[in-house]
Amino acid sequence: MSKVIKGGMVCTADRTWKADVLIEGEKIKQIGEDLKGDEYIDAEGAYVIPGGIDPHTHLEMPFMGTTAAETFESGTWAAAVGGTTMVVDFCLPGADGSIKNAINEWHRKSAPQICSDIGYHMAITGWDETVFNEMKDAVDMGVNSFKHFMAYKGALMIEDDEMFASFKRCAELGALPMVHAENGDLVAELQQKYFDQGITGPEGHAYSRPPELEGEAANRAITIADTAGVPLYIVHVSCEQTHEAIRRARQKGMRVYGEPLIQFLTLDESEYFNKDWDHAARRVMSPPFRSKDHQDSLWAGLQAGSLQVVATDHAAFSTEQKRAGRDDFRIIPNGSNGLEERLAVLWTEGVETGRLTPNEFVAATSTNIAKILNIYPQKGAIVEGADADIVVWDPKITKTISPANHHSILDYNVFEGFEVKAQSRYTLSRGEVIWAWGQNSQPQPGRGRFVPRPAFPSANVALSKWKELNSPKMIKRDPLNIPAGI
Ligand code: DUC
Ligand code: ZN
Ligand code: ZN
Ligand code: ZN
Repeated sequence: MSKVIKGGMVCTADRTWKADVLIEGEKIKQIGEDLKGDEYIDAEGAYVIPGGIDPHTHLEMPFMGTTAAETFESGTWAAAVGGTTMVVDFCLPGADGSIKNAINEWHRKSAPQICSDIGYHMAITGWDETVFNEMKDAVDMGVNSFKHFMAYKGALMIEDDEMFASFKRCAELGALPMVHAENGDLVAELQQKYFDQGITGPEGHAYSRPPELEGEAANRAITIADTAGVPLYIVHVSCEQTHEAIRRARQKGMRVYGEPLIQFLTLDESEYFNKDWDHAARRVMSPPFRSKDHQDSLWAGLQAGSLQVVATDHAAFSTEQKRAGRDDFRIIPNGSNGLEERLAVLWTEGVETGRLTPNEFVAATSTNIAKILNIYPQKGAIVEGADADIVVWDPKITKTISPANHHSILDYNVFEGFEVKAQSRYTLSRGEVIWAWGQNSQPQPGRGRFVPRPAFPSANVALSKWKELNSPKMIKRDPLNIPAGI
């Protein structure tokens, strides 16, 4: 059975043109004019874009004494409704610390549930010989990126020497290190300080995680990556300080990538001062929302290309779960939603406002991350031979975001009340229509697949002055013959 997506404007990261797309089985067979097939999908008046890829989700994540409420099933279904056809979820080691077991556990949980495709990043939360060895197993299992938490002291946080060891291992394996950049030691100090001053509500969360602590950690991670000779991906970039660190590194030739979240681009710190405790607590995530100036910096980064990817860090905890921190902001489970809303909100606040072109929108929601994670052009592209993960994106459907009409399991939505100006008319995952506007029928859980991501070619390494200095050409000082003046 072949399908033709008919009459739309194909919009990729580099251009927009009128064409039909012929799909045979799971793949794109042909792109051209007047194509014929067994079935037709109407794309008249709409854009035909590569399915969104959200590279940052925490579905059913065990975290802060509870488990994220969004399941693999509800999460991937909500994603499909919103035009996202692949998520990359963060895999955390269990009590035994084993990476291999953790990946298998993620497969066990996700495989029967996922409505569309998935990949994983593996978190490195400590360092020993087993971790060193099992990082190779992870790469062989199709996980080519490793996340390091510089915050969450006493839980997930990793020390600099451990991070350096892990980054060097990434360089050897052709894997990509990622960091959650916040100075966890100082966050813990500031949390205690504000709590002791009697600031127990969600505003204490914002006060204790200032942008300076994020920028410091970003700079530190960049230095460690550069010293290890490996590229670096900085997740959830929230502020100018981190953006500045990334710009500086890139200008020196280093491959450092930055990922602002849709929440950071559109919601600000005033949310934490809302009189309604539930409202504020539902928005507690790390890093926290920032001021308008920081938002401007993130938009500028997307425009100029110094920031490449818009993600969500979708970590959905119910109001009930958030209330565990009623008397102490430090134990409010950290996380907020966005998986279903990411494309529509970015379109509305980015494209409709003239900040981004439709092509830049596609790059930031799909193509750039497919390249960074080494799954391009299987994903993130509309080219012959690619997976037919395609969204018929309708810039005429408007919607007011509300928990009453969303597909997430959550009892609230941090974007509640946003009027979005585009929606997915059809979402296709490997050639199957998994969402059609107005029909609201959920695809078969378990139809999604794990997408293995191969190791990077060795050329993809950092290119810094430090590496040159450290090359065999480096002049060794003779301690017995130190020239005058040194
Ligand atoms: N930040 C969050 O807000 N939630 C999950 C993990 C993280 O780093
Ligand atoms: Zn430390
Ligand atoms: Zn994080
Ligand atoms: Zn996260």
